[in-house]
Amino acid sequence: MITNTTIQESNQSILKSHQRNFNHLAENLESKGLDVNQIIQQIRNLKIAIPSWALGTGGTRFGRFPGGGEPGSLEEKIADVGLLRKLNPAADSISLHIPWDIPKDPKAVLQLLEREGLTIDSVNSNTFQDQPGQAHSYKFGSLCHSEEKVRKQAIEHNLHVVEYGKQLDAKTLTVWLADGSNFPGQQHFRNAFTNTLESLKEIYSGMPSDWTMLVEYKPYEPNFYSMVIPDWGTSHLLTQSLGTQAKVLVDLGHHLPNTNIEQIVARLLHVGSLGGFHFNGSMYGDDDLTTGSIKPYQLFLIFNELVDGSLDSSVLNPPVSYMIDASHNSKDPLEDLLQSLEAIQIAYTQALVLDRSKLKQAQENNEVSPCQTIIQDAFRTDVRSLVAEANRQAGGAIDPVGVFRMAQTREILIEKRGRLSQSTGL
Ligand code: RM4
Ligand code: MN
Ligand code: MN
Repeated sequence: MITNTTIQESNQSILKSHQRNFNHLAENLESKGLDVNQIIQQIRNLKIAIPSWALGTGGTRFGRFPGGGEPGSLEEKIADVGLLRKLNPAADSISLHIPWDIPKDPKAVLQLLEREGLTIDSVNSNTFQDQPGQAHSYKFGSLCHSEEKVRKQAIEHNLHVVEYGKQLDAKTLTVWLADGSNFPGQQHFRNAFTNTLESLKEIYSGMPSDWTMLVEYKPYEPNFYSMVIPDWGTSHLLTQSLGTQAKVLVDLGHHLPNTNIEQIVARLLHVGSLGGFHFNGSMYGDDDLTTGSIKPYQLFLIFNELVDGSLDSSVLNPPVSYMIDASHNSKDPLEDLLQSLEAIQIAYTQALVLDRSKLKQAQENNEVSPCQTIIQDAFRTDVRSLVAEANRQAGGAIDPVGVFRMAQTREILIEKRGRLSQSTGL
């Protein structure tokens, strides 16, 4: 498998051309008054969580084409993320989904995590599927359900998820609800909202005081007429009623086409309600494609808001969790995640090299064309060698996907785990 020597050897073989690109960029940036070493440090400080459910091949409702060697247990999932972390040190934690990832031996799992230099950042509940032997069905909703016994079961599940999370030192519960309706008249909007809020309150009060609850929204799917939490406004309303430990989670794929996500991010930051991200790429809806593969400009504009907010002392938003939530059926899942990681780092770095004081001045003077030029200058800066240098300095690969392929990682995983091994998930 991939070792530090494999990575060092690969880095050595492309070091010359990497340094040529990096030196050229560094010189340009320094001449604009930027501190390149400081930027490298900032890139190195950006940490991103990998979703346990994206380590296997994703399917669509029409089919699934597994690529083989998928991790069949939580331990193998940790091994896969450990591999990602070796190649790109930004990947330092894992998001888990319960019941897909129930730890059988939490102590052993913790030891394994430590060995790989990983932590569990968030545990996600699942009340969008019925589990075998479950007393009540979620067919007509979970936390919003018209019947108390169903709501109770869903609340208890979330509290169990928190218990599993505690065993693994997690500090975040992510709640995404599939609740909603398919036809007008099917569900009473106000009652569904009230039931959801009351249920969330019970979960919230069962959470330790150093935990955060992230409330994720989604405009449609699996319900197509209405979702109980369709938008950031509803998530914000709920979190406001819950308390300061509850924040909004923005999944990039959970918006209707052309929604101005960067403005949503700015708004949530402004009111201290932004809790985290699920990064992915989207063309139409919850496509869960590779982050930055479809709309890299949008990704950059989101990071532009985050960096801008981080420099404003009046913004009191607590630290935000960066998580990937992507999986599809045509790429090697690990290569896909490496590409997502790099895209996030690139967008962040472009936001860091933006000439913010110049932009501010142009905005204040309403100089529209300079505003556009300044912002696009940053976006069009090829910062790939800067990201690669930050990863190299942190012990990672200059070309993570290249090393992954050169080391025949997938072939080895197939040999070890078999062609038919299946990962838990959707
Ligand atoms: C949902 C949502 C959740 C994810 C599930 C699997 O669309 O994005 O975050 O946990 O999918
Ligand atoms: Mn999500
Ligand atoms: Mn989703």
